Amino acid sequence: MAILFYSEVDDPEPWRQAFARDLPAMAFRVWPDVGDVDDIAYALVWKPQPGLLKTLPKLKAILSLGAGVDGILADSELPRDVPLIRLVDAGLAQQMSEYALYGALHFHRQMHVYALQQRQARWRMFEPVAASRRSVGVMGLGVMGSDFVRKLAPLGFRVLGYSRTPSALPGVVSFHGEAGLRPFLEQSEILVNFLPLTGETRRILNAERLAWLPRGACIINLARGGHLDEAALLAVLDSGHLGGALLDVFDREPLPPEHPFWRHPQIFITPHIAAWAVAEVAVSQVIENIRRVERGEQPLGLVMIERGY
Ligand code: OXD
Repeated sequence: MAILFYSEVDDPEPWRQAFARDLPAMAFRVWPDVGDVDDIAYALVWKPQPGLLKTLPKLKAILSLGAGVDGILADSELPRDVPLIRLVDAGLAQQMSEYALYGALHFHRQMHVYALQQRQARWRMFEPVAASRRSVGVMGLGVMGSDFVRKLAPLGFRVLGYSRTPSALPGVVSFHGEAGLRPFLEQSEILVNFLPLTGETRRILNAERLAWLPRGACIINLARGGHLDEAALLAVLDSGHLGGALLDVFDREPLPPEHPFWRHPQIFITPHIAAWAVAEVAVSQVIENIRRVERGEQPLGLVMIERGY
């Protein structure tokens, strides 16, 4: 029995070592060295080449190297009868929360304004806004979003939460569904996006909805580029309606060098690093899921393919 590893961004070596230590009976193959396809019972993948997974006839499960599975579901030839499993936290939530906390504090303390002033050698002071008077809107209250909310709330911010279905997190003013989106956005001075990318959430931040944000609002997108209409974001920044954006994810990754985001003074870019599956931490969940599949039990993080996460 073998597992096939495919990722253009993750180093297979720590995974190979972790499997050799914790599940030595499983041969570890790294694409393109697939060997005999009939041996491959598991695929551990990040954004696999479309059509690759259907060439593996004996697959028992597809394991995502991330929490998001949109890059796997994008494969129109995906074998939909094979269980698809995503990482549930596995060290990612802490990293996402750190990134979002950094971003929320950056915008709350108006670092985006001071960064613009620095370019002009301009010394102008702005009175700080108390955290209790600052509303941070969190889109997506799953494992990641709720971890962030738990870490943010003690700092004293007014925290708003938005989710597809109703949720009740302590200390969070909650909104849900289509009807809840507008009042949620209208109050979100710092908007942080954790949503999964599905047919329903694609371009959820379009021109009309970006205009619902309060004047001067800032956006942190560490979910997926597909949530945001990139041209609409440029328009609301250039019109002065939005104050700034911290973006980790983009429609096209790597972000092409000619993309206007790179040189926009109010956009701060990171190369999809908000969270990264660290083999030493995530491998135990992956192996436990393989064991559960072998025992005929339900794995943790089984994706409902129709729902998209
Ligand atoms: C993920 C990611 O989905 O890092 O885990 O984007």
